[in-house]
Amino acid sequence: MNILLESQRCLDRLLADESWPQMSQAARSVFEIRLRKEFPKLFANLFALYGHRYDFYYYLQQLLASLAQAYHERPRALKLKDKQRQVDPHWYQSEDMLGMACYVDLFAGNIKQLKAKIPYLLDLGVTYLHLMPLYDSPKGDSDGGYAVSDYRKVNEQLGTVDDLKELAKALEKAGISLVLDFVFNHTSDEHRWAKAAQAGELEYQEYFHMFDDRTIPDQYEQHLREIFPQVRRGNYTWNEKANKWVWTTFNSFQWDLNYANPAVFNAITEEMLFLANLGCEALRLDALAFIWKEMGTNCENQDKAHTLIQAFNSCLQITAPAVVFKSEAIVHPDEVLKYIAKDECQLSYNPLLMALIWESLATRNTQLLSQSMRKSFTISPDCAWVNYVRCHDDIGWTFDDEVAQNLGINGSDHRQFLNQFYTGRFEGSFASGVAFAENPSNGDCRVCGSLASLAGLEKAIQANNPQHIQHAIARILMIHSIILSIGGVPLLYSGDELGLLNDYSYQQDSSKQHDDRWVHRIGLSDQALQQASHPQSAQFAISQGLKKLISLRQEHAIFGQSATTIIDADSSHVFAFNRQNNAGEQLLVLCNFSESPQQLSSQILRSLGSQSSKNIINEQTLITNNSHIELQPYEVMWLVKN
Ligand code: OTU
Repeated sequence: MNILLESQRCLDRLLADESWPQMSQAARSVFEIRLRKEFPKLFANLFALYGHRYDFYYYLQQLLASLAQAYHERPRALKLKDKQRQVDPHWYQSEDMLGMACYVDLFAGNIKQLKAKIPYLLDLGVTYLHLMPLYDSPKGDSDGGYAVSDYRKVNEQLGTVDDLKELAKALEKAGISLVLDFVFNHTSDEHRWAKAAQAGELEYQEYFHMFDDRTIPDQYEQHLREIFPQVRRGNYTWNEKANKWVWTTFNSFQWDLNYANPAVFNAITEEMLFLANLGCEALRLDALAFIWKEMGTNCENQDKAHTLIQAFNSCLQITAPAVVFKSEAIVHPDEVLKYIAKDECQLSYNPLLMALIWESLATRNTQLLSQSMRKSFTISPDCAWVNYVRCHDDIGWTFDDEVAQNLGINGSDHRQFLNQFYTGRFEGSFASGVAFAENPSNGDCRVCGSLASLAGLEKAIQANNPQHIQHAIARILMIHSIILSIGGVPLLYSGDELGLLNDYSYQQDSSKQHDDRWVHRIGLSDQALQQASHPQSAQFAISQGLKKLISLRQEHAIFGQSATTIIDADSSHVFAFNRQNNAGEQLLVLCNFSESPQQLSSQILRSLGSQSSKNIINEQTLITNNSHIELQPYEVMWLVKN
């Protein structure tokens, strides 16, 4: 069969579908042009997934009708945005980009009140706002909202869908792109599909992975990881009502969707387009590594997971092309890269950079960071990294064991060391973190804690040690300086702009105490804001220092669209890289990851191509000669040609 020919023949038939909504001729023609362009790819991907089924064409027809309907419902202002983005598809590569992720309630109370916080965001320079999942979800523990009961309903505590639409408009007016979660690997057990499945409806039981006994689960289980071993062992949960085992990769109340069923693909596409039509400009694809299950594999990063995401992407290109995907693949670095492509995910979290920044802080050695970035930083020029140091989740040490091996580092021993270091069990560690998801079978764990606490501020303040406080502040600013300069969208996690410390109050809350990630999900209180306004406080130094770095980034085009090259510095404590753009501008970044001064040969400045260079952070001039340049403890230099 010739797929291209077949897809064209099929499309001609589908275009005659009379169940589509009545559109104006102009609207219909825009839709048709996009559909014709994207359809061969969409068809090929869906055919690879579902072509073997007798009902393939039925589902295809149903899908196109949904796309037409969602396009028809897409508000005019958003259609305009679609057009604007077409002429500026690489908007996320701009030096102006600065992201922030926050929980609506912790940051502002509710959605309406968040609108009043827009000036705060603007003052910081934020242009991209990721709101943690704010959909209807089970009362009590809902995995921080990642168990969705209704994608079309906002959690009552936070507001309504209308509030969210209003907020999207207000943000757009302020030049801030709204980012929402697309939690599509699973729904909550209270979603209407899951309820129907529990009531015994076969059609909906096929929306999930449900089994009468342990035979098949046990076969799968031989190859599966456990993600939250602290709450439940294994990947399945017995459901009394349905009298079946249900696949639950995460918490027992999060039911994995069955994408081998085309009805699920169609249904979730409708939910996705509903979110797109609310006015968000990026969708964060939660847990996307897990969406395709294949017996005999670990059921992560399967080829068909990519096929599915590309198919979803085509649906967006046809209906809401202003919206881009952000990949949340917190997996092996080689697998992370596979999700990043113009027709798959245009944006991706950079978990490798995140983990190795912390690794270098602990070891004071930047070799693993440098070698790993050299291997894995370059991505398609159409795409961008989302660089972060902390987020709402734990830290997992996802580096490549082979890269480590080449440096004489044993991967699993090193992970054990890092866990001990960041949970404060390693003597002399500056960090105050909490172990998370400890696996009793193999001793694995991951690390929680706020950026400031992990970087040493909590301990330093407790000990009332001014030098340690200074070091902690310098560490915090240095690691922020990396995400602000290395290339991509820097993403701050709300609270870190003020250096907030761990909040242990979750240990008293029965719906939170078993999930230590709450230690770093901290409310932005008036008290915290006040504290940060005292010039003597560490929080003041952090917030002012950070603001300065952000303004510098936004003032210089070199931080936007330009290539990144990792450089060897003649000190294993220094992380160095160069940025270079088409206009011939350059930036050299040097970061000292140790608490002792480091001397580098001034030859490193040569790459800038002039005798004299300027550190834009402190306006100091440096001369390339035969002597050395000195970096103070945890100092960063952003050097440009003078
Ligand atoms: C995501 O993370 C979210 O970021 C978490 O907050 C959710 O709990 C989870 O999905 C379920 O919705 O396990 O510890 O390998 O690490 O997708 C975080 C990828 C997680 C997973 C990641 C997941």
